[in-house]
Amino acid sequence: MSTGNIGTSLLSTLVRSTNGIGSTPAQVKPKQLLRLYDIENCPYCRLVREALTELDLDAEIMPCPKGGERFRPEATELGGKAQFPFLVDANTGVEMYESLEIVAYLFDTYGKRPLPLKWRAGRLQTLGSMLASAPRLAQGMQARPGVEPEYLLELYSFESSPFARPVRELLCELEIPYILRSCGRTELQEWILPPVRRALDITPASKVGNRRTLQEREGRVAIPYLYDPNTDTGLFESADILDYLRDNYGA
Ligand SMILES: N[C@@H](CCC(=O)N[C@@H](CS)C(=O)NCC(=O)O)C(=O)O
Repeated sequence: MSTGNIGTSLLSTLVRSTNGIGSTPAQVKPKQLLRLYDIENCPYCRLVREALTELDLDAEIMPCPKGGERFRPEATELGGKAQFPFLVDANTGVEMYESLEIVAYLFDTYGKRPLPLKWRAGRLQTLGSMLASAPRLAQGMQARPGVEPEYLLELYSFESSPFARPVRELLCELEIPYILRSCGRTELQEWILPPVRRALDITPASKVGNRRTLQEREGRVAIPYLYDPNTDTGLFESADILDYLRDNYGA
């Protein structure tokens, strides 16, 4: 991945400060996956994905980039308008637009805890998220031709990871639906870069189930990690994942 690409992604991360990094897992986990119709670089959608990381909730992401034809019609039919984010919760029958209302709904329904102060200053969050979208320009906004996979891919990610962002952008542009496996941090040691952790033989005892699964399955945790059940391929390294997606699903 180019230095410019990772540089602007890092800038977006810095603008969002600590948002979408740490996790205090929700008390209740949805039985059926939440479904989010989403545009990666949409500032409103980012707020919802930050809350997913912070609550350690997984979701099916149905990418709806501008010009997209795969999931936009479905979203419009369900909700009545082409506006994103659009959340569908099969567990409660709730379908909702409006990012800040969705965030409040997730904290109430699954977090079972009061909405954190920062989320009460909702307009400030929206403004900050708009600033974070700027460095990425049109990346993760506009559809590009691609092939639809048969089964949903799985992406182990936390919202503000500068390396996971370009992967989510490409998934969005190619309209590839995926299960977002939330991997927020709960331990101080998780701030140490994965190669350094390996060198020092440090294995953080995460409170996040997806991180523990990754550790058990792959022997290490690094974000992003993509699993594609269509080809039984698992990849770490964002640059390798981007190449894989272009080769397998790009037109
Ligand atoms: N107030 C809404 C605003 C959502 C919104 O304007 N989203 C834009 C994308 S950033 C949208 O849906 N645009 C229509 C489109 O992409 O077709 C919220 O907070 O969720």
